Amino acid sequence: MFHLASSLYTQYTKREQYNILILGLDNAGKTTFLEHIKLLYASPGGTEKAGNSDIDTKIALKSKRILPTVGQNTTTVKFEVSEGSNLSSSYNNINLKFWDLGGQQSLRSMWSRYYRSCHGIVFVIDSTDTARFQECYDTLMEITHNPSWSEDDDTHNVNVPILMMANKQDLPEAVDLVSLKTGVFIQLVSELEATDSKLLPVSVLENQGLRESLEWLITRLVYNKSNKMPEYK
Ligand SMILES: Nc1nc2c(ncn2[C@@H]2O[C@H](COP(=O)(O)OP(=O)(O)OP(=O)(O)O)[C@@H](O)[C@H]2O)c(=O)[nH]1
Ligand SMILES: [Mg+2]
Repeated sequence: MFHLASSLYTQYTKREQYNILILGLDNAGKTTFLEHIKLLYASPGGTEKAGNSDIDTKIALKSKRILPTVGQNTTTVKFEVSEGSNLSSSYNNINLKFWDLGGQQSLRSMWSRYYRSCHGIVFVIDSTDTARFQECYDTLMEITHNPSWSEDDDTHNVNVPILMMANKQDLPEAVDLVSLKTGVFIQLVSELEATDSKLLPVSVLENQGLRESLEWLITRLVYNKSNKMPEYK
């Protein structure tokens, strides 16, 4: 009885926190995405970011010098439902903890250490890097079928939602969503979209499609809650 009361108290007084891994090949735009998230959303207990205009945010982002990631970058933000969204205000009671890991080939073997504690994945694709689409595909396949997902389940399939972001859509050479879905990624998209995954077009640098993408991810994290419980902070 005490445990039930204590767990109900925790659920009603603390915020749900979901851990999200940001993965993808080097130079895809993972750290740029993380920096943009920091500019868009307030940190828990921090100052509100609502006053920042879109232009201020883009200027601030472009003035940052972002180096290739060797270890990891983390940040925790308070999610805010954007104006005009169909999401209910109950989603405002959520913290998102992002883990941005280095994407260079030599660093990818370390990613699987984070799988068991993560609730969702953002996989960033450089839509201009056609020469590495196959490598990108193979990398995502390796993530989704990695033994670390579950020790009890023989399938070893991913059990968290995956948001695939076709990034750099602001560049003229970027491959558009339809071509991506019918090209090298066709098998991947049909395999993964049958599960809890979605491929969406974005420009992290120009703030195109970011809020919509995150809102999709949030709904899936909450939907998957009974399978992967959030932390309460
Ligand atoms: N044009 C354009 N450039 C972008 C976009 N997103 C990221 N970039 C650029 O892509 C380059 C690589 O970005 P990073 O964020 O460092 O890439 P990363 O995925 O973190 O790379 P690693 O840390 O090496 O794994 C930088 O020069 C960014 O400015 C975008 O949406 N559009
Ligand atoms: Mg990086």
